[in-house]
Amino acid sequence: MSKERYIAAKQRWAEKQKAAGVRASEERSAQRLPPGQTLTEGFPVLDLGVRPDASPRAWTLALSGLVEAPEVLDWAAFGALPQVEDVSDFHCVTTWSRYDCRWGGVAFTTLYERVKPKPEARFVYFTGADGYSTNVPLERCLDDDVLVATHFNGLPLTAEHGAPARVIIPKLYAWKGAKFVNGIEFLAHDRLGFWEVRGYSNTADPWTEDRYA
Ligand SMILES: Nc1nc2c(c(=O)[nH]1)N[C@H]1C(S)=C(S)[C@@H](COP(=O)(O)O)O[C@H]1N2
Ligand SMILES: [Mo]
Repeated sequence: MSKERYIAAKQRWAEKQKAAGVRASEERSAQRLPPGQTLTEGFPVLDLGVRPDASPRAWTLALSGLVEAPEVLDWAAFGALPQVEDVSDFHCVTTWSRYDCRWGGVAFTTLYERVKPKPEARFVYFTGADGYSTNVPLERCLDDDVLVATHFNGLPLTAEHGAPARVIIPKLYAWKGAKFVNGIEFLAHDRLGFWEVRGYSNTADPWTEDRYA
């Protein structure tokens, strides 16, 4: 008798665990929107208001700093690199998020393999042609969703969204991705970027609402 109750109790316990497990994973996927963010269907423009020349012919991307093989890529050389597409969510620190952005361009890892950063390189400093800059630890740039994008949802980037190329680092607040990117410099020591010197968090993790330093 007590054995039957024990077995029944264990069974109920197992079912409860199973249900709780399902609930937990449903909650995790529902937690796609980081705390404090509001979902938008639109695509607001957030920048310094400077519109640099967006024409691909005028564009170069300098890969420099602590690397074995520094180089300056022009549009043709960049376009000849392996191209990838990746879908990710976009979280702006001013509290709007946009789901399912389909970015096309060159994976950061492709650029990394080309320039061969030296062992002492641990940070990356990105610059934009509008005078913008931002800094990210190298290891955060090596995620498989980080890219230098030239395309958004299958179309070339528009001028206001960073043409001809912008950096996308989906797991960090979007200010860590430089629009109009023209330089990627590998550094041994961290160097704060435009917003990082103006009180934004250096680490910029949307999931811990790591907005301001
Ligand atoms: N060059 C450059 N890149 C930039 C910015 C900028 O002002 N200049 N603003 C950043 C911020 S704060 C955000 S939220 C995103 C906005 O990208 P969007 O204008 O395409 O929405 O770009 C980031 N990259
Ligand atoms: Mo932002």
